[in-house]
Amino acid sequence: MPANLTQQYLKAEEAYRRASSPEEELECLQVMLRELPKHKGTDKLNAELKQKISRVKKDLEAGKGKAKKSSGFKLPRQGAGRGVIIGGPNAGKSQLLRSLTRATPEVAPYPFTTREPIPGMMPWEDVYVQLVDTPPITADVFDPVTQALIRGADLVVLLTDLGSDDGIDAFQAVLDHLNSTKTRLARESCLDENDVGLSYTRTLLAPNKIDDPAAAERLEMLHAFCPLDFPEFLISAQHGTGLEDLRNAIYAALDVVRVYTKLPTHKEPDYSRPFTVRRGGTLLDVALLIHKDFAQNLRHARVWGSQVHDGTMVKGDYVVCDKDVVELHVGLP
Ligand SMILES: Nc1nc2c(ncn2[C@@H]2O[C@H](COP(=O)(O)OP(=O)(O)O)[C@@H](O)[C@H]2O)c(=O)[nH]1
Ligand SMILES: [Mg+2]
Repeated sequence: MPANLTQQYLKAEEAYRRASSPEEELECLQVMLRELPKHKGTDKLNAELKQKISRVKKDLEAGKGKAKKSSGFKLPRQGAGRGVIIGGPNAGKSQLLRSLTRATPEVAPYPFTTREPIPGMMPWEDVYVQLVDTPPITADVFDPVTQALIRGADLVVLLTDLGSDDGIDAFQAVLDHLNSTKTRLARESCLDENDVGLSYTRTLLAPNKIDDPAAAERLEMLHAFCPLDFPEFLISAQHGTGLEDLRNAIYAALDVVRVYTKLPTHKEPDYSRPFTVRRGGTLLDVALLIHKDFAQNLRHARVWGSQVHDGTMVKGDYVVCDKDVVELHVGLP
């Protein structure tokens, strides 16, 4: 990946990873091509982007008339980021959502109780992370809505069932099914540069039901048969074991920082509602979260935080730090 890609390029790339239709993909790819700095170091990427664009265009033309039916399922993003809980039948996905959030999906000892995605908000200190419970993935079933959710998520929590002798086979079926599609799991989210549409979503592995008497034995088998290098969190979704570590890891995996805003006329910042942006994000990104007019008309800001002197004047390109307090000053254009 060549260095010095613009913010617009990186944003378009992220949107491309999340795209759920070829039309969206095409739009993002075109922005990426436009934003790509043109020099020797980017020749290869430039060629790849052009190739991808022509392939997506061809796919679009070929698919005309039999346009893919969209499920119409939409789930607004909320909170500091989105984690999707996936796994085989009965792994404990719904129980995990119940234990980490206030959502109340049905938990039952038979498969396919959960038929559509169910969101919940997981508190972490003073912010929330959106978690989504999903229907199971099996050798035969991997519904397009779950697939789209995984592609668009900041992270995946992959459950395996240590409470049953069938758990490992069911888990292997999940992995095999994912690997037969262009929606895959990895230690870090990324796009495959050589294969259009192949996307990897950052994953945490959570072997569940460690309260089961045979769990340790099954875990050993799991490690022997499915060696994976995802960070691993042993949990009992039902009894709560390991859930605090998992909760912290979910938040940490989002890699965001919190910023509190303060009105120039107020003494105290608004601590009740932090804004979150990706680590490395700027003041301008924060302003955009508030309102696009804010971003457009931003003159400067004053910052109170760990990395600056109290009340330091900064511009839109200031990289915000966790727990910064910012006072935005806007002026008419
Ligand atoms: N022993 C034990 N059972 C669990 C645990 N988590 C879930 N279960 C049980 O496993 C079954 C399936 O749970 P559910 O959350 O509905 O699984 P899902 O199909 O993945 O959503 C239910 O009978 C749960 O009570 C756990 O941590 N320990
Ligand atoms: Mg369920």
